[in-house]
Amino acid sequence: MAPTTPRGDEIQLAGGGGQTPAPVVMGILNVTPDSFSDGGEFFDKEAGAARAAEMLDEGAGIVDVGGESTRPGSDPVPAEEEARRVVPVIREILAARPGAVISIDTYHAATAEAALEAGAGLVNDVTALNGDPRMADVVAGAGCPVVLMHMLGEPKTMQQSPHYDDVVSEVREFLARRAEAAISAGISPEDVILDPGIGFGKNLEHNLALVENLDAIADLGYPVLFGASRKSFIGRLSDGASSEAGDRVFGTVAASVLAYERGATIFRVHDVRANREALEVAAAISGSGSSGSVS
Ligand code: HH2
Repeated sequence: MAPTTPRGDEIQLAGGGGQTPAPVVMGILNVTPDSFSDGGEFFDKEAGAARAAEMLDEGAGIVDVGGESTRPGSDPVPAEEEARRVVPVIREILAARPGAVISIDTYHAATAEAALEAGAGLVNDVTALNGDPRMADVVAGAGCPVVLMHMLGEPKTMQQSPHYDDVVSEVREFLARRAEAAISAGISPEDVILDPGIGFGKNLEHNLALVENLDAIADLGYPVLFGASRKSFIGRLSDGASSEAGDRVFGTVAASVLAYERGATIFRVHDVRANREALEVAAAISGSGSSGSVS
């Protein structure tokens, strides 16, 4: 069964009849003054709701609302301030688009509770339920899907020489353990979504190894969320150190498509239309069932 929000919306991840699962695009809405790509742009509720509507029109299946930047070097934001930022935006989005599926990007249980109360349907926790001892209970109580993400260290210092002996197996084992912990806490196995945490305590080689071997994480049997959108490693690969974050769309699309091929099904992105169109083409090619030449 697909993960289902408390309101009963299914997040459709599986194609019927053994087909390749259809990709779902999760549009990013940062209600923050300092996010690395869109900080300050959607800080008031009208601008946030308008951006959400635009992403839904472009084909986002989920809108991920966040009130704290977790970019490298960022400082934490207290839960009250975070909830004060996100709750009015969630209400405003749902007033305009009552059917929208909204995810709350937080590791604070109090923020998650307030967002779920306002109508959010899933929780995106970059600490994989480790950041707040109450979070597992909040998610289990709501009966909603949860994203469990891998991060090495914490945002303030995570990019200072991250080290792994084997990044793919260490991330895989961490996610397997966190999925088990979530299930032991009463979260349904069908509501668990895993994320390798691209850029969270990872250097360029770590990120590349994780994308290349994403199937090792997909093999755990849970839906996989992939979030490389506009991140700095894309800029480093495509145009030297160049690029403003907003210039990294084409590189992001390449990473999304290859991650899809390796088993990711949810794509957390800033540029909804570009990623959605590319993923639809990729899905049609993967699901076409044809192999070999057409004469
Ligand atoms: N990346 C960011 C934030 N939240 N959540 C998941 N599950 N996976 C990710 O890769 C991920 C995430 C960082 O990107 P962004 O929200 O664009 O920037 P900032 O943290 O500066 O707000």
